Amino acid sequence: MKRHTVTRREFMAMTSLGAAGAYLALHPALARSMMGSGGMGSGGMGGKVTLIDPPPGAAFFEPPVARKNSSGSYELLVKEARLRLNGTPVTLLTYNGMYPGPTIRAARGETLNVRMVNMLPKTTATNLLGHRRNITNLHTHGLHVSPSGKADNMMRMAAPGETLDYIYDLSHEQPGHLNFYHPHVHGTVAEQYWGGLAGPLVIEDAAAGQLPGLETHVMLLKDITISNGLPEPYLSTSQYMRGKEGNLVMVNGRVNPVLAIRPGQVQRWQIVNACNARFFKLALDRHSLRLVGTDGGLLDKPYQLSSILLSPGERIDVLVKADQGGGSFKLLSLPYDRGCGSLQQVTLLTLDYSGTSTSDAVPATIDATATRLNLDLSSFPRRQITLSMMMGKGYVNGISFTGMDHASRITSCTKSYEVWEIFNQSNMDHPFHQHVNACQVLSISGGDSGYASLYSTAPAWKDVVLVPKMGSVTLLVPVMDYSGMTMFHCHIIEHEDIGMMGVWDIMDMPM
Ligand SMILES: [Cu+2]
Repeated sequence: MKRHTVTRREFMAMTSLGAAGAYLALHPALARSMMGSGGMGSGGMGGKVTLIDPPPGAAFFEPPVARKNSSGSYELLVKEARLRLNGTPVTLLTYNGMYPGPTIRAARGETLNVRMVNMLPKTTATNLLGHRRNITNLHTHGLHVSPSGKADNMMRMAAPGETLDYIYDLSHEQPGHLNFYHPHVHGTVAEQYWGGLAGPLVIEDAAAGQLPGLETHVMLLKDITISNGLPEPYLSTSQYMRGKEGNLVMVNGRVNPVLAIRPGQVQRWQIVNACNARFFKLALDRHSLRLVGTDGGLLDKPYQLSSILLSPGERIDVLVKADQGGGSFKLLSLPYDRGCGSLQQVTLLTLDYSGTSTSDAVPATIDATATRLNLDLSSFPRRQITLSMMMGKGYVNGISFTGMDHASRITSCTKSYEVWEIFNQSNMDHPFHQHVNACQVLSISGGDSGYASLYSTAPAWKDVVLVPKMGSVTLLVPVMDYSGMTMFHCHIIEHEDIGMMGVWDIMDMPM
């Protein structure tokens, strides 16, 4: 893969002189942010920006929809498979031999059945953190479903050779949002996820305004580094502290795929960040991204943005209108300083104008029922959650999770609202994820100003919220219907594995 390194000084000289060559491909927003007006955050800007700018690759590929078995269950076979990524053979952990896993589609009101069969090799081996390998389970990240029984219950696990049947009641789902599935066995999630276990899970939006008529693509973003035909192994606790970022950055398992768009067409892209630790600051060269949905569902209207930050675990639903004369345009991830790792600009996808022109309109309204909660917060319980890191471990309120009997805990009641204040006492950003119940963001202190203003004003539902380094967020969390024991944690998956996770006990409200 082609790499260049440009210092800030070189870059500014190039942009001011209008230099020719590959660097012309840099997005104008990069120039603005490097001049200090783009909310880059502090630190690192005197350093170098590495360009990961591979040539346009194969045609855009979309994960196929999973097949149901004769009893109506989607079947997910967890198994090793020898595949090629960007031409390099690699043995990955897969669902059904695919990378990423197949797309599961369901609709509000349905019962979703999934049969997961663990076909990984039997082993007694443990990983660097001392956890037994190849035990797995399934987390339906983002679904508003029960954390108990056979639904999104993290207490159930399958050893090699075992099968788990999952049953999800989707009667309280929000239509029109993108979720994803991945394993969630503490201590082993990072290596299983890094090794390939993730797939999209789409809730259909039959009645959602004018969106159903648009050409729609799911884009699962994932990175990996291949070493000796395998996902690069974890070699030190410092890799867990940093979180792994791969040198192959892919959309649906392909490097810089080429997606066709007709001149004048509007496409809908449903994008999930399924990387362990890589943040994306997405921008489409010379085009706006019109945000129409977030983690938990659709927005009231399109929000026109020049770039949007997408931390691990977050999802966005955007409309793209081909409103230029023609040509090829790069979907980029602009440099972003998460407090760790190098600054990179990555070319993710090439959008190629082709075919007969059309004149699609961008819908003015998306989901007219989407609103921000407007409640008197004074009587709601307030929770304070502090995230920190030290000596190879992650902490929530000073406790590093090692099991249900050694965890920071929150006890909530159903039919209530709570205000959660999350404080980040480290020099690294942490994307905070709570299971089961999506929230709305009341405020964000620190970090990317565009991210903060968007999510603290739009009627967005979130289950992952970026807590900026040495900053804080305040969330309004409805705890309405589902009781049971569930989790909240950092979605830099390595941080979860080293203990930045807590237990959330939701009790039924006494009658
Ligand atoms: Cu973290």
